[in-house]
Amino acid sequence: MEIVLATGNMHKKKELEQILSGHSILIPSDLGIEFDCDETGSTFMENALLKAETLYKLAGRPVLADDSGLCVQALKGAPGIYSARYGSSEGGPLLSDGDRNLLLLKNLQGVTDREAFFVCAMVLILAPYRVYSVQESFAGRIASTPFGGGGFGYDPVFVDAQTGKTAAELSEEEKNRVSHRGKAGKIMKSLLEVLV
Ligand code: ITT
Repeated sequence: MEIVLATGNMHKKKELEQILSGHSILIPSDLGIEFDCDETGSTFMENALLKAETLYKLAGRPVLADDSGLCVQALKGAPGIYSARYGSSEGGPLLSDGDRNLLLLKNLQGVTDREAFFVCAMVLILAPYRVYSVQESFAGRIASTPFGGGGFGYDPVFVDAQTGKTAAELSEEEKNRVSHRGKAGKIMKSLLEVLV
């Protein structure tokens, strides 16, 4: 089926195209929709629901939203829901992925507890009152230096607990098998098989 993604992040779109293979993944601009949503929630799930509901009102057809981020134990769960905005002032421009990663490493200098996990909250709206949500995580630790050329965002500084490779060293298929988004998307894909 055709699903419109409530995102402006083309990396998420690429990953979800593979995770939800067999479905046609659109973005709001494909439908001439200008999508913008203030993420005012206090949890990943609240923000995913906000994005999905906002887009559903505009598109009136099946939509999927993904709100995700990195939680670092030694930073009491930060950057968390503020992952995209980490290191930037309110309303100001976002840092580049590279600069954000360097800032994170600087803030963890000398810190031995490197435990961290990614979270992905996903909300699918098929029709009014047909709303489905799932949240998944991806466990690992923060590297001492960035490594690897794939992925996006914090992938070069996030070491997968299972393989010991950074998420940026994993192939797309490998990352989708173990990642927060891969696991959440796989559940949504199974749900779609039952529901549609
Ligand atoms: P949309 O809200 O438009 O979907 P966004 O990039 O702003 O795009 P989020 O608000 O969910 O998305 O912010 C998530 C941030 O967390 C994202 O910008 C990345 O920096 C980081 N992130 C999420 N998933 C990631 C992944 O799989 N690998 C690396 N970093 C990730």
